[in-house]
Amino acid sequence: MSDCLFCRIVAREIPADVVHETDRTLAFRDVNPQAPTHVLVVPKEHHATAGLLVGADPQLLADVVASAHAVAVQEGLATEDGPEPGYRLVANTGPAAGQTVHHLHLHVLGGRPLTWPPG
Ligand code: DGP
Repeated sequence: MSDCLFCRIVAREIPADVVHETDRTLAFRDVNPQAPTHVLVVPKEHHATAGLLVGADPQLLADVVASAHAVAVQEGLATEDGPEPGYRLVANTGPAAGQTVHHLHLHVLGGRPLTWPPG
C-alpha cells in the first residue's frame, strides 16, 4: 500500500535503522523508543492486524514472531533456548489500544525492568 508508512519502510522509500531481515519480515528500531531496546517487527506484506493476518496467512504470523525472538536474542534479551533476561512483545490493535500505524507490527521491548500492567 503506497500510503502505508511501514510499507514504505519495507520498500526502502523511507529510511529506517534495520536490525533484522528475512525474505518475509523486516525489523527496525522504533523512532520513539520506550526502552533501551525498542524494535518493530513487520511482515513485508501489508496486513493491518495480527487477527486479520492469522486468518490470511498463519505461517507469516509465525514468521513475524520468530523474527521478534531472533531480534531479542540479537539484542541480548534472550538466548536461543531461554527467556533470560527477558523482553516484551506488544501488538497494539485498534483505537482503544492506541494503534497508530495500521500495518501489523510487534514491538520488541527490553533492556530495562518492564512493569505491569501497561498504561
Ligand atoms: P503503534 O502505536 O503500536 O501503532 O506504534 C507505532 C510505532 O511506530 C510508534 O511506537 C512509533 C513508530 N513510528 C512511527 N513512525 C515511524 C517512522 O517513521 N520510523 C520508525 N522507525 N518508527 C516509527
